[in-house]
Amino acid sequence: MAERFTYKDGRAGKGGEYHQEETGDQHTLTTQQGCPVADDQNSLRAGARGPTLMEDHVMREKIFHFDHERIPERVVHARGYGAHGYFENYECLSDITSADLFQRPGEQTPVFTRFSTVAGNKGSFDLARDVRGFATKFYTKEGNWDLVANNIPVFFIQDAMKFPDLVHAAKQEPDRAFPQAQTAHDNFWDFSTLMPESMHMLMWIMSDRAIPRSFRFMEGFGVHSFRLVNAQGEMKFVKFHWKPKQGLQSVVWNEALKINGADPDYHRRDLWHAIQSGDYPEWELGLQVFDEEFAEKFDFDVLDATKIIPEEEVPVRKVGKLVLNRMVDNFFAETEQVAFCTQNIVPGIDHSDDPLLQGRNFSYLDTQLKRLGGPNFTQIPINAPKCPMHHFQQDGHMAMQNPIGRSNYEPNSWGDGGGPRENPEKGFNTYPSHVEGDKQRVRSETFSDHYSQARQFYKSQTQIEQRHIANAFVFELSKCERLDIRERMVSHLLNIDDDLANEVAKGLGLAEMPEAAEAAMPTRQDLKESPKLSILLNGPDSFKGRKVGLLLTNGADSGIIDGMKQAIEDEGAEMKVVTPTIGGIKDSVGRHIPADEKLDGGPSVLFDAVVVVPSDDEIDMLAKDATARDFVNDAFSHCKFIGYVSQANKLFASAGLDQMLDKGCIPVDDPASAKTFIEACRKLRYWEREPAVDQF
Ligand code: HDD
Repeated sequence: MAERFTYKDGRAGKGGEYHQEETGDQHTLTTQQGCPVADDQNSLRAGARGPTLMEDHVMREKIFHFDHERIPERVVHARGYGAHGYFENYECLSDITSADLFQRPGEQTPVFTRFSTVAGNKGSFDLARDVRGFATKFYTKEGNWDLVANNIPVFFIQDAMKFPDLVHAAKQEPDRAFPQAQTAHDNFWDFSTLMPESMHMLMWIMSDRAIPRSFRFMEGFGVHSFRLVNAQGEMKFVKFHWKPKQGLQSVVWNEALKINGADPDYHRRDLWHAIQSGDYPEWELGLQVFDEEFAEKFDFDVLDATKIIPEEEVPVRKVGKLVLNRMVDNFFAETEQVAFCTQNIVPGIDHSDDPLLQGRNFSYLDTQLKRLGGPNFTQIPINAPKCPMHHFQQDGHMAMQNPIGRSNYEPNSWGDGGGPRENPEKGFNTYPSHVEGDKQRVRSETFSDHYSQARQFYKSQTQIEQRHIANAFVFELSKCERLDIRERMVSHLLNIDDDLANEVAKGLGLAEMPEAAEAAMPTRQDLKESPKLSILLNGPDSFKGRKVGLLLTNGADSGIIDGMKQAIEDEGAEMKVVTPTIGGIKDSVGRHIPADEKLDGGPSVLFDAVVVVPSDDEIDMLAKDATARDFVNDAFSHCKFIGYVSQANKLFASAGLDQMLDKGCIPVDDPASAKTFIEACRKLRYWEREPAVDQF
C-alpha cells in the first residue's frame, strides 16, 4: 500500500492510497470523492443570473458536509481543552497492584488529558466559578485506563440517581436559557439547599478552588475510593490525586469576572502557550492507599463521594509524574472526540461499590453513543487503545477496523488454534468482594453526616480564604431572587460555622437570622484541621511559569527594562510588554521594544504581577488615560505585586492610589531592584492588602 498523502509542510493529507508522486499533484482542491474542483467560488447556474442547478455535485457535497459538522456537545463538561503527554513511574508498585503500567520504574505510558469546566456550554468562558474536570486516558499495554477526575475531591451528591437533577439545576434555567456557566441563580441554590449532602461540595466550590489561575496550577482528584489488586489477589483501597509541580494558584473573583471579558479563552490560551513554548506542565500522581481495616474505623464511609480522607490521616504517596508536552493537531478530532469512560479500567485496578461511581460506569459509555454517533467510537484514533486488540465485536455505524477471515465468534476452531481466547491468568478479574443484602432503595446510615467535613474544610482555610468563601456565598446568593432560598442556605451554614453564617447573613442584609437547618447528624466539632486543604498554605514559593506585564511608554528607561527582563527570565517566568499602541515603544536609548498587547487589550488581570515604567515625557498622557488607571487600580485591588518607577506616581495619584501604596508596591528605579521585586512575587499575591480593598 502506498504511503499516506502528505502536504509539503509535513501535514497529513486526506485519503492516500495513491502516493502523491503517482498523481503528480498535491495542491489541487478536490471533493470528498477526490474529484478535482475547477471553481470553488461559483455554484453551477442556468445563466449568469439564473437559478442554481441541482446537478451541482460539488456545491451540494460541500454544503451537505458543512451542515453536518457539529456533533452534540457534552451534556456536562462541554467546554474543554486537551493535550498529549506521558505518565512516568517513579517506582514499581507490584506490592499493591498488578496493573502493568505501574510495574517498571522509569517506564512511560502515553496519555491524553482533557481539562474542562462543567456547567457552561462549549462556547462559554474559562473563568466561570465552577468545578474543573481533569480527565486522563492512559494508553497502557493492557488497555486504556481512564481516570476521570475533577479538581475538587468531593462531589455534590452521593447517588448517581440525582445526577440529572443536579445538572439540570446547575445549568441555565430551562425557560430563559440563562444564566450561562454559573451557579449564581435560584435553581441551583434551590436544589442544593434542599440536598444537605451537597454542603461539603458547596464549601469547595465557593472557595478559590473554583477559580483556578490556570489548569496548570490546580490539583486533580479521582474522588471515589477505587481498588488496587496485586498479583496475589490482595486488595487495598485507593484514592487518586494529581499534585501540580507548578504549585497551586487561584485568581480572585473580581479578577475572574474581568478576565472573562478580556480573554474568555484564558485557560486554554495558557495551556497552549506553556506547551508550545516548551514549559511543559507536570503533575505527580499521588495514592492514598488504605485497607478494609482503616475503612471500617474511619469516621466516614469511604464509599461516600461527599467525603475526603485527610492527607494528614492517610498520606499521599507520590508514585509517578504526568507531563503534558504536545498539543493536539486538530481540536475536533482529538479534544472533542475523546471519550472518557470510568468503566475503562485495567487488570490490577477495580471499582468500589460507591453508588456514584457505579452510576457513572453506565453514564459515560451511554453518553458517548449519542455524542459520537455509534458504538465504534473506540476506533477513532484518540480513543483507540495503543495495545493489540482481539475481539469479535463487529459492524455498526462507521466500522473502520473490520475483521478479515471467516471466524467472528468465540470459541472457534479456525486458523491457528482458533483464537483469540479468554485468558483467566492475564485477563481482568473483578475483585471478589463479599456482598449480600436485601434488594432495596435505601441510603446507608453511614452516609448521613452532611456537615462535619464541610466545617473541617472551612476551618482548615486561612483567614483570607475564609473571607473569599463568605464573599462567594454572598455574591451567589445575592443573585437568587427568592429570599427563602438565601435564608435556607444560611440555615445550613449555621450547622457548619457560626462566624461564616453571620458573615453571609450580614453580607446578604438578612433582617433576621434563620433557625439552623434540621440535621440528620450533629456536626462534629472535633475533626482536626487539615492544612493540606488550603491553597495559600500550599503555594509554590516560586514565580516560575507566571507572567509579568510591563506597562511601558515611549522613553521608558532601557536599564530598567533590561534588568527586569533578566530577573524574570532567571526565575523561569515570562515578560509581556503592554504599550499604548500595538506598534510598541522606543525606549530611553531609542531602541524599539515590540508590544505583546495594546494597553486596552492587555489589562492587568491577564498578568500575575505588573511593572509600570512610564517616561517623564508620556506620564501625563498615561495618567489621564482611563485604561491605564484601570490597569494599576485592578492590579492593586487584586493584591498583585506592583513594581514601579517614580514617574508612575502621577498615574497612582490619578487612580486614587497614591495614599494607599504598601509593601506590595515596590520601587524599581534601580535596575538591581528587579531581582528583589521578582523574589517578592514568589508569594504570588500581597494578601496583606486585601482588608484595605475589600470593605463589604
Ligand atoms: Fe462526570 C463528563 C468528572 C460524576 C456523567 N465527568 C465528565 C468529565 C469529567 C467528569 C472530568 C469530562 C470528561 C471529558 O473531558 O470528556 N463526573 C466527574 C467526576 C464525578 C462525576 C469527578 C464525581 C466524582 N458524571 C458524574 C456522575 C454522572 C456523570 C454521577 C452520571 C451519573 N460525566 C457524566 C457524563 C459525561 C461526564 C454525562 C458528559 C460527557 C461525557 O461524560 O463524556 O457521562
